Amino acid sequence: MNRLERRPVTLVGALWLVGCLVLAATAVSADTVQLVPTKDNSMYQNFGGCEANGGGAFIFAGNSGCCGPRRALIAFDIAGAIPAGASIDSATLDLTVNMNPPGATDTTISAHPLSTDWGEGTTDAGTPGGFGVPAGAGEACWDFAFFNTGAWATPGGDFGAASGSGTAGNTGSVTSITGLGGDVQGWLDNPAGNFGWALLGDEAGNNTARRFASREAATSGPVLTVEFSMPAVCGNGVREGDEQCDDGNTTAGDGCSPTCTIEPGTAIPTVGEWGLILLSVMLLGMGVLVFRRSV
Ligand SMILES: [Ca+2]
Ligand SMILES: [Ca+2]
Repeated sequence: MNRLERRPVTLVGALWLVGCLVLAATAVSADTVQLVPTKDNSMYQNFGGCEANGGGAFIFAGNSGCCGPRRALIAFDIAGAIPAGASIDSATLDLTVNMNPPGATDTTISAHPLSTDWGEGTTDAGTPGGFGVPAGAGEACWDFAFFNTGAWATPGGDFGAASGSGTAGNTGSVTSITGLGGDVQGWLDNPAGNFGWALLGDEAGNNTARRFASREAATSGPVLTVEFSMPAVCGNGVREGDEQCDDGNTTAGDGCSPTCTIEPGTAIPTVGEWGLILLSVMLLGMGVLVFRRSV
């Protein structure tokens, strides 16, 4: 048996333990990314055909003064921008309002995770764009996720309960939809299930619609801001998060366990920690000398 593997706790070991506890753990790494959409589009109810605006500079959500609601569709490549295994701390979708109905007051826009994939297409309804134009092949519209080969199970889009919401003011304001971290985490962990969100306005009232800049707009397009952290990795030689130690391996019995907890009675200091111990012993020795000379 290696004498270092079963050494009882000694003064040196005790000093090392104290040193370990004094040294603060390195924070788990955190980062922020900002994503632009991979696709966005709008769906328009009650126009008789199947209107869309996938290639246009605007997306719409809410009720106009006539004609029923509009809903926006928007998606982001989460797994392409955030490392696998990351823990999502928050996600916020910012949309810039560039048109509102006359006399409009603040209204709520909610984001609902979609359960069916959909098409963006290239049709452009121009300006103001609020009525859409007939969808092209493969483009989403009120009745179809992909016109005209794949219908939504429910006209208007297949989506779940709202996972986040924000307040939309009038032209020039930014609507921040918060609370989207859970969806983003799910899509990072399961990219095949990432179909983005349907954005809904207040569909019970009139004149609640808002027009937002789309990803095709020259400026002020949608931005998804995601804050995430990388978990501590035991065995990488860096003490992180809740790790009590990290000696660069995941070997048991060498003082630092395979889960990076201190193994009582088997502690083996690293080179840096030996330095700390040496310094402690020197300071202790100096203290003893000073004490002896003073008595
Ligand atoms: Ca688009
Ligand atoms: Ca580590």
